[in-house]
Amino acid sequence: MRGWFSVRMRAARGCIHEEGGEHLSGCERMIAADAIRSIIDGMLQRIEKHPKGQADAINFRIDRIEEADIVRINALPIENRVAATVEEAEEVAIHCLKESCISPQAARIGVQLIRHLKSSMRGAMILDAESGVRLDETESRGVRLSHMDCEDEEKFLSFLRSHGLNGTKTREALILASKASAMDGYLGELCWSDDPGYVSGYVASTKSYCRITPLKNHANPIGGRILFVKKGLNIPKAIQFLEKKPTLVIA
Ligand code: PML
Repeated sequence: MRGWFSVRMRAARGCIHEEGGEHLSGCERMIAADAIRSIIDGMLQRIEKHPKGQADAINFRIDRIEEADIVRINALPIENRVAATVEEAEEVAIHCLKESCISPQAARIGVQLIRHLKSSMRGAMILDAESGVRLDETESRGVRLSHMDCEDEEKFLSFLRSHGLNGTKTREALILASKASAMDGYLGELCWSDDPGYVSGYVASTKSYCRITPLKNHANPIGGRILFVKKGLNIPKAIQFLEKKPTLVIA
């Protein structure tokens, strides 16, 4: 086989997702054909070591991607901010969002929406950057950003290392944030992880990926992601881009 492929994995507890299984883990790569076996192996290892426990159902999906459909974009430059408390980190996040033309009201609504989630969302909420009104109708599912990866793994990892970073979470989040930032009508993103042991999050814009620590307390299992967009954006078209447009990020 030749060319690019999308490889997606999701794991659940109890039974498969479609029959009500509890989501445990999911990940996706867009890779050259010769890397498929090793990527699947890596995904299986990731599930075996999952901090939330063992999976009962694991689903893999592999789809060919046409080269002509792929867009290539540059990775966002990385910044790092460390705050003394979660409250201070929240203010840093709100400040960064305001610098990206997101209103103070929408920025605060965004923080509170993630803060008050009863359970983590697997996808992103889309908010009007002026009013803070939620625009997508995906409820607790959220919009799942998909079909994206870095173009050259070694270069991308060395870019992260040049910022003192080597974690999978930053790798995946930077790819996702860079893709989202290329969407028409995008202004910014706020996100923190649902991993109870991971307290860093970020605010992204069209100009940067700003990591902020700590955006939540240790042992908190709730995280989420919000995309802030310009008023009047065509939401179905935006979701089509986020979920389906094959995108490679260049470091
Ligand atoms: C970082 O360390 O760069 C922040 C990563 C946040 C990851 C959020 C997620 O798990 O999706």
